[in-house]
Amino acid sequence: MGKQRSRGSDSVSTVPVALTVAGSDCSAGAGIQADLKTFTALGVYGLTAVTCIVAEVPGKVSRIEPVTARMVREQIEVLLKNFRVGAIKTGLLCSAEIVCAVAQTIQEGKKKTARSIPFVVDPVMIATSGDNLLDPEAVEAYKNKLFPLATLITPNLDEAALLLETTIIDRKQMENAAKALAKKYHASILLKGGHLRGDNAIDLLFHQGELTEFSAPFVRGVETHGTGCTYSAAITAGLASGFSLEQAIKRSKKFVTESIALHLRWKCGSTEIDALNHSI
Ligand code: PXL
Repeated sequence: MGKQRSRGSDSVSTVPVALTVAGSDCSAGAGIQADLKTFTALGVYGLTAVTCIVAEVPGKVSRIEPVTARMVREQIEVLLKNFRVGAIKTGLLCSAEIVCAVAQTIQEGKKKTARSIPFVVDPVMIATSGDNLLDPEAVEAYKNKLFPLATLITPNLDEAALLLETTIIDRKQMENAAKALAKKYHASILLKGGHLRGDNAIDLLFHQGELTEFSAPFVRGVETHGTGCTYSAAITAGLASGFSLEQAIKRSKKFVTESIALHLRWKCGSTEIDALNHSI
């Protein structure tokens, strides 16, 4: 006999719910696909509001098409109205119009909900491949409209450098940048230092006036498309599950490091293709 899998019609689920507002990556390493796999792996039910569709494979973005801002709004509205959403994250938002629509809808949603919903903003601007994923006007919309609503902002070094119009090449500059961003946007900042390429991938959290370091051995030789999405999705899953910010980040750092270390690799003709392994 198989395992009993049905529930009584009156049983109520306590599974936490998280929402990702992000783009679709058809190769499923980043974007809503990475977010959903991460939510599932961490025991959270994932909802999605799709902002754009990206035709790509690891290492090469081929084409991006936005969804209408009206449609992005509608997805978020119906979800916030009908589910008890425990945390929200944003990924690739594609255009200034969509950034503004998302900010407005989340602000309105917050007003209608008695409790505050943790809001993680992953300021996706440049793909790991180096492809630009956001037009310059959209960066201004992030600064003026979306960041002020965020609980946590998770830039990598390139994104932080762009936002502060500076360069960040060492640990001291990382600390200064995390503090400067926190002060500017009144949010907690997780600055991801993976791109410094030392022996360890070091991230700095500046939260309530304190700096905390999260470190893990740098895993070399893997095409790491989607790590930022996976990391911020894991943090969002943790916050939806009731973890503190520090606990959520600690668990997420471990999750993302393992998903890289246990990556999948396929041989396709003369090339190889890598993917993060979210089934851990
Ligand atoms: O990794 C950044 C990213 C985020 N979201 C989507 C993407 C990518 C990278 O290509 O396609 C949808």
